[in-house]
Amino acid sequence: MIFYDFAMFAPNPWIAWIFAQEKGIVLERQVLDLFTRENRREPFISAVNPLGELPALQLDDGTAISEVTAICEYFEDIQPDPPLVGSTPEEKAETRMWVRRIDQNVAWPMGEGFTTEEGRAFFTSDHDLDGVLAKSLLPLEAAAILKAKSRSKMIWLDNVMQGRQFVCGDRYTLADIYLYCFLQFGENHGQPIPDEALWLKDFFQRMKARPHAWHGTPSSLD
Ligand SMILES: N[C@@H](CCC(=O)N[C@@H](CS)C(=O)NCC(=O)O)C(=O)O
Repeated sequence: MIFYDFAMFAPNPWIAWIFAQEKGIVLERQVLDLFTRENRREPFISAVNPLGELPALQLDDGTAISEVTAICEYFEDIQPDPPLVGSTPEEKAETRMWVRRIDQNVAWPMGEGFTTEEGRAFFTSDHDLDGVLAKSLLPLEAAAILKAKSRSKMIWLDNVMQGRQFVCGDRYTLADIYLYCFLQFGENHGQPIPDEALWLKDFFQRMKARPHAWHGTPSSLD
């Protein structure tokens, strides 16, 4: 099983990596070069992910899986212990609900905010890639709106999480790993946890203390 990753910290690959580590799943890691846009060129786009994004997984029978939640759910199916999505339909639904909320309200606008502003110089020409394969960019004015949305939803989440240990209460799940990786991305790229979001700040420190947290330096895309 080959796990396609970047050499630098990127939130979606890191989610899948932590998830696999927590389950003791051994992955053969293959690093693609973001700077030469290897992830958006052949042979990767035909053989593995036509969207050219990471993470991606290629199974021993050649099956290719991308989209971070699909990869994590696959890991959960082949290695149910410890359960990180859930052991019952109710637990699974609760985890998926929070992952979706965190994705749509915090992670996606944060990532797009970065791509639209700080990442703009890098992604603008997108290295002579065919237009269909190039990263699509929103107008520069959208960056502030996207970042404000992510920030306000961090505060919303902080309010809702009061009194909980993890996103799903006592259960440590994919939702925690997902949230942690995007909070880490925000810390690295000028979208930190708002000062008033004390639960999130405490959660972030608790997640940082876990064995597979990220402790590197921010990427040169800063
Ligand atoms: N919808 C995808 C998003 C994956 C994604 O955006 N990956 C980023 C890294 S966090 C990436 O590949 N960026 C490089 C690029 O878009 O060329 C998922 O859920 O896995």
